Amino acid sequence: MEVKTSLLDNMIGVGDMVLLEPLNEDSFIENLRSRFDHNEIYTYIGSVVISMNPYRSLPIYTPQKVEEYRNRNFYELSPHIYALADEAYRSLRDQDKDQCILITGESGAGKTEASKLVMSYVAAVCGKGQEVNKVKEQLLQSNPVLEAFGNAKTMRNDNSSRFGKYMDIEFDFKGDPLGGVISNYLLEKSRVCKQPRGERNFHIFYQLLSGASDDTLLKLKLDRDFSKYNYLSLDSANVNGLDDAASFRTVRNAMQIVGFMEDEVQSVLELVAAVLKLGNIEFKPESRVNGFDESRVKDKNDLKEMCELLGIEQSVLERAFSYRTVEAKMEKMSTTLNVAQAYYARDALAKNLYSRLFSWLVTRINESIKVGPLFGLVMGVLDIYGFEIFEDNSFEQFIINYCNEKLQQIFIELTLREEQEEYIREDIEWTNIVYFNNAVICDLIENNQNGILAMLDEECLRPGTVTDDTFLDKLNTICAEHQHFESRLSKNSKFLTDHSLPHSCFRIQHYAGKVLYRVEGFVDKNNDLLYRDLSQAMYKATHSLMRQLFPEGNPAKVNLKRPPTAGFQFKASVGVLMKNLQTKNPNYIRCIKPNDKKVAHIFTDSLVCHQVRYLGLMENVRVRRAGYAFRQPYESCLKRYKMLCKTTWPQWRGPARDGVAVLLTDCSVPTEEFAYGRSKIFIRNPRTLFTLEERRRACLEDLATLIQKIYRGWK
Ligand code: AD9
Ligand code: MG
Repeated sequence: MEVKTSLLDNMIGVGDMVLLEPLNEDSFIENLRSRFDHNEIYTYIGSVVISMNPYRSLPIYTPQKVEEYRNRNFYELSPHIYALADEAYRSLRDQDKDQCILITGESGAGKTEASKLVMSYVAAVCGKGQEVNKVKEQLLQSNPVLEAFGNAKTMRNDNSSRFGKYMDIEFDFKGDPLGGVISNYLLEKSRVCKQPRGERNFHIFYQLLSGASDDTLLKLKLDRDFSKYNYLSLDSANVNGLDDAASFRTVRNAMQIVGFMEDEVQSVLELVAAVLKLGNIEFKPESRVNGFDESRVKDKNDLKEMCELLGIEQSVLERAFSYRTVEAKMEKMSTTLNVAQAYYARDALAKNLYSRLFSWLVTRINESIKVGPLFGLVMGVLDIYGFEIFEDNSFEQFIINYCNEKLQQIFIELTLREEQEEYIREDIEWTNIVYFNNAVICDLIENNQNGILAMLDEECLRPGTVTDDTFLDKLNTICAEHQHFESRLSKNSKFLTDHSLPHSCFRIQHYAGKVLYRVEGFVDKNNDLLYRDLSQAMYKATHSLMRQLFPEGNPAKVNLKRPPTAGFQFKASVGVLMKNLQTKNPNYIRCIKPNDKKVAHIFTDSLVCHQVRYLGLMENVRVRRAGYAFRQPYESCLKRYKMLCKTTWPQWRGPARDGVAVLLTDCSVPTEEFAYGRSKIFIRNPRTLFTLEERRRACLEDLATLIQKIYRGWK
């Protein structure tokens, strides 16, 4: 289908989908495609930016581009993420409105890159000066540090964020950055011990082994060879286009800029090394007289080295891998661990150690960049892990996808709310457009009484034998009737015949697609328990960071209360985040992945179409168009088009609203085509705007010809 070139943009395809004629799914996709083919990766839906991942570096982020977009109105130039960043920054600075940048899209769609582009744009255009520059550098350099520890190569993305991140950047009244605060959401810590085929562990492990000096590795008792470590997957250790050694230098440098002291960096690396060592500790069974097998450490060298690194007494850790203390009725008893339990304990320790180290890094970065209690203007940038559908989906995908549901929910609420509120504010009549509202899916997951997370918690806290299967049984009975839930044992007869659904799984019809979750590991991951003997052993370390990470190991502070479950904590923190976002003016970047191969130049229609559908982009355009496609403050409207009318040109001396009225009448715009709001003019049909733009362009061309003539005359 041929897409008309917009006069508004004078570029490939149509820069704003609101102006697309005819509007249907085919033309929408075709417009994205023709723009993508010409390296126009950004397209608007009103003020929403659609961003297509080009999978190659385009020369569109230069300092010249920054200058081009600086202080320009949103629709003035061709669509760009800089235009959104500029608009957000200017409304923050000039109108004192807190902003948030909400970046959504599936894994690999370009969210993290987009968040960095927004940050670097804002850094480039906001204040200058030694102090301010230091703050900017620290904020920007927090990215490589967190990416090294929190990102990994997955099947979907070679630099996939395995944690959620929200960063509030705080500005003073002049618009100069003062500092910021980062919040992190549930790191996918299971990756520390095991990675799916074709994926890697967190980048830092490979970076350290590839990039550290011989001397550092010697001190850390590490070998450069990835294959020496059980926790590092081998089949994809080297990733095309990733230079782990160079990245290591970048990370070290970034840590220094952010403000880490040399001994802190050393401590962090020691813990990273300890995780690798821990993974190499293996166990063998030793038969006891009572017939039970008791676990023993097989080869003590790694254990010894790990203990040396951290200043832990070897016998203490060794014992914690063979026995555990259980407390029953105020009485302490020691029970033995078999080999499987010892491996379980080892992995639980590694996962806890690493994820606590990650949270510590965030806290430490915050110490450097924070400005005390927030009091200035705030711009929040949200970059979470994108929606994921794998062949095997577990608790982690469940949490990630829940988070994406919540974000979609906020998009729905705020887009509608904002649109609706603007019409009400401006006294304009409003027609409602029907959306698929995913609130029903959020409820299935998070309802306090019978949501999936609540039931998982109930199972985890229930005395007696609790397994993943008992959890699934519970889901089957309670969620059976839910329209977005399916399981083979579901009472809902509709699905009883669905034998493609394995017994140990349930399926959720998410807003972005159906996902089959395997229940194996749900209870365990939600419980997230670490034997107390192990936390006590860690607390006994002389390594001060290690001690800090395991405060519950302090025997003086024995807390018999269970820590909250992983699901509970996540739900609570996402709840806080959503409340926070709702207090700010939202700016949306909707990222789209053009193909599944992570390559440039390929645009797979079906894949793009799927994303366009579930992101609700068509409805988004329709909402924009059903009411009034364009709105503009009277002053800017008059300024832009006053040349079209003799009465308003060159200067209109009355109120801007009256000037616009004179202008529109003079241009013969039919009265049903526009509505007068309190502060803005609302234009219903994009074509009206087209016409105005077309006439304006003609006017400018006439003017240019005239100037040329005069110029030539002079010569
Ligand atoms: V995930 O949910 O964290 O797995 P993201 O964050 O959506 O995912 P990311 O930003 O990491 O995706 O982008 C994936 C890769 O696409 C990047 O590593 C780049 O190689 C590539 N990319 C994304 N956006 C751009 C861009 N604007 N220009 C060039 C890009 N390359
Ligand atoms: Mg990311």
